[in-house]
Amino acid sequence: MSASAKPYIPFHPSPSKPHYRPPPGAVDAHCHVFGPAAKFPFAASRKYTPVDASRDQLFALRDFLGLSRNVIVQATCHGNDNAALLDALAAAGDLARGVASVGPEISDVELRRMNAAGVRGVRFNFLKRLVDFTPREVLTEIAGRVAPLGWHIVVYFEAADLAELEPFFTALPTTVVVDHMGRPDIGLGIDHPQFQRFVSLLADHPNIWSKVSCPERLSLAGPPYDDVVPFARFLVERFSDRVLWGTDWPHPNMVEEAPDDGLLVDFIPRIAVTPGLQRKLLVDNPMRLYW
Ligand code: 0GY
Repeated sequence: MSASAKPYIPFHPSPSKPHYRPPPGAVDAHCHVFGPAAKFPFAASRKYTPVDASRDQLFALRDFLGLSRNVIVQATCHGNDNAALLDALAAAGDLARGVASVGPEISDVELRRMNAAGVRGVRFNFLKRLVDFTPREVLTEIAGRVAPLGWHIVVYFEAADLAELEPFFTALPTTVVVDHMGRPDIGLGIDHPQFQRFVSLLADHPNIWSKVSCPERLSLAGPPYDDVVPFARFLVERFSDRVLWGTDWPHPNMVEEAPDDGLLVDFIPRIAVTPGLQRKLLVDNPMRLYW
């Protein structure tokens, strides 16, 4: 584990009640559980050590924000040990699905067991500050193993790396879900070739989806994240059947402050401006992919 100069910022202790009321059945399609470390120790290979963020705290937040379901994404601080994720899925019953991290050593029996537990995808992370490098052949092999289960692959990368990664992504045999709009540089604007490259990726490949999540991570202006609205709204309107939204709770590695989760829910009607778009973003799309 690499030492971090700054202390880790815990999630917001008392988020505001959102003004926006999500439609019945709304899904938070990107969130995590961390530990508790006493029961589910963090991985030795981790690049950061978070504060515990338990499944019960996640479910309480879900209810408080007016959401109905969660897609829990394995975070890098737990490496390929999906025990905390599987524990949360078991406790949630039909109200949660999971995205796991696996290595090539995973057995088919274990994959099928995870499928029965509610896992519907694996995540490939390309951020050097979060993970050590994995050869593309290994990832390709994993993709080939999970495809028959009907799983998809979630990819996390930064916009500057898209050109290099694109041939790999477009060769994947599954639905591919991109985290956080491919992390565009918000300062460049939506017309810049950087974001337009991402738009073209989705336009040219109907199997590629995007999460319109993490304004708090991408914004240069800070809350209420006005500068991120045009990016997310563009994707929601252009690719309305292939977008997902999530809180990203408990917000690993925030550098300034933890976001107010209520404010993140109030971001939704600014990027999905009609009830029809909101329903696709929050209910129809995640239900189709995960349930
Ligand atoms: C996110 C973002 C981050 C971390 C992780 O798995 C992770 O550790 O995803 C990040 O640091 O940008 O999606 O939660």
